[in-house]
Amino acid sequence: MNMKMPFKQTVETALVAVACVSVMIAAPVLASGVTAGTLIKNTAIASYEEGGVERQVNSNTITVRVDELIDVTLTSLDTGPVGARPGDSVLTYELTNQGNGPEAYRMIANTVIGGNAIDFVLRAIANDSNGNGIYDEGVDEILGQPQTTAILAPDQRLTLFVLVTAPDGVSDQQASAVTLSAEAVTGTGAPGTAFAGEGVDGGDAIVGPSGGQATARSALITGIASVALVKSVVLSDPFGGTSAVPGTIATFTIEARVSGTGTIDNLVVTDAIPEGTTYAPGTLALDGVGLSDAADGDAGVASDTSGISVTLGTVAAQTTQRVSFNVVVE
Ligand SMILES: [Ca+2]
Ligand SMILES: [Ca+2]
Ligand SMILES: [Ca+2]
Repeated sequence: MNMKMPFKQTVETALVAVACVSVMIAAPVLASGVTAGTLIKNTAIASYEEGGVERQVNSNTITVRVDELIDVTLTSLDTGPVGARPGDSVLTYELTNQGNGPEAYRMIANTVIGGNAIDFVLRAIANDSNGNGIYDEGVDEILGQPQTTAILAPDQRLTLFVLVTAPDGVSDQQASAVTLSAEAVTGTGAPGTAFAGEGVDGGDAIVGPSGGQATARSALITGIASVALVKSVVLSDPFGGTSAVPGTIATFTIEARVSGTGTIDNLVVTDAIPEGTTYAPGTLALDGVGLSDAADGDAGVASDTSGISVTLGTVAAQTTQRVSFNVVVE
């Protein structure tokens, strides 16, 4: 008698079985495993011959419904501390549903972390609605209270932004940590904790290795530039000396020193012509290069009545620019 015991296993889901299998083949790296609600059936078959006649007998079929596993990861997408200037800054995170069923997550951001040199002010958590990886004011949705994501499918990723504002009185090179946490809406707990009937198709939802929650930490570092103006004068009298008498030429130099880190914008240096002196036409200069007195294409304007004005514009920190001009003592 010849007896074989082949083993037959079928995988079906509430969806079309073929579609499910083809998805699994196309994406073998799925973190979430078999989709929650999948029915795993197996039936043993015995075939044999009896008096030269082939016969087959099946066992009863065992059906196991795959429960929902709740799992999540959250990572910072910022490659290092985010440079922060006065005003608003954005931190970027990626949330991934590592479970095998649909799940939404409650998000909690915290800017008050022990060891911070300063604590930023939390403005909001936003969802990258248009999927471009960049926070777009007025386009990307701000999560309302309680700050909860949409329901994510298994393996679905979501880019989230934490929007913060620098506090008043911030100074250069102050470091500040920020955390963002995600908690599965169905529940969190020790791995293995079960929420009866709260999974797909009324199955159980079981907390996976993450505990159903994840926290990502990122950092800000302030880059604040500041400007100091230092003014000096050199006198040259008509006699080759340095006394201040009628006819003495006074050369004023104004140094604009930008310190700290980052840049400042729209820097303009102005100065009035002192009482008792007259502007010496054609003497305005920036870093030793002459500027015309007229309001024209260059950075400078000068006149006896209005004084001098030089537009330096955007200036990087750790640079110094010198504006100079002459007046004549009356
Ligand atoms: Ca769920
Ligand atoms: Ca966006
Ligand atoms: Ca000019």
